[in-house]
Amino acid sequence: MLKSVKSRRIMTTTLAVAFALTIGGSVFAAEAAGKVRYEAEAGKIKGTDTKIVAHAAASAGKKVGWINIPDKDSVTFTVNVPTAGDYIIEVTYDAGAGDAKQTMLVNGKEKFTVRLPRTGSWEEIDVAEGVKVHLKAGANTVALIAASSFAEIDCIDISPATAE
Ligand SMILES: [Ca+2]
Repeated sequence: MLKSVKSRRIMTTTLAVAFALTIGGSVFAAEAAGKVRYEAEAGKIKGTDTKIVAHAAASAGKKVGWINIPDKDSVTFTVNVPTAGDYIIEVTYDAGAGDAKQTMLVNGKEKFTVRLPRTGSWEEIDVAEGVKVHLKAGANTVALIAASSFAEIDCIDISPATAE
């Protein structure tokens, strides 16, 4: 009896936190070394089973998992940049089942394939090779959509692309 009451309370708290993070959006983005971080768990999550998963080693202690169904399950970030231009987006993830891929869709138009090489386990976090995208000044959407195999998303870091 006591156990059942306790579980329900924990679940309610989790939902409240998830809701706060969702409406908070970029408020939770941390800035470090010219990079702006957006947590996946603060993004817009789409998918029947797609959900926030606690993970102690993840940035802010959480990630988005169960992004399983190709072209359907996704997490979408709303990112803000001060000026239009090229930016590098680095995806922090884990892929315990093997090499995975996701589609990055920028502002609902531009598509990129993000390669997410296998990590040692679902507990091991890695950073994918950066993807260079063009962003407009102000708000932009960046969606990560299931493509092949499975990857969980922790966060993305955005920095201006340096001239080469
Ligand atoms: Ca995170």
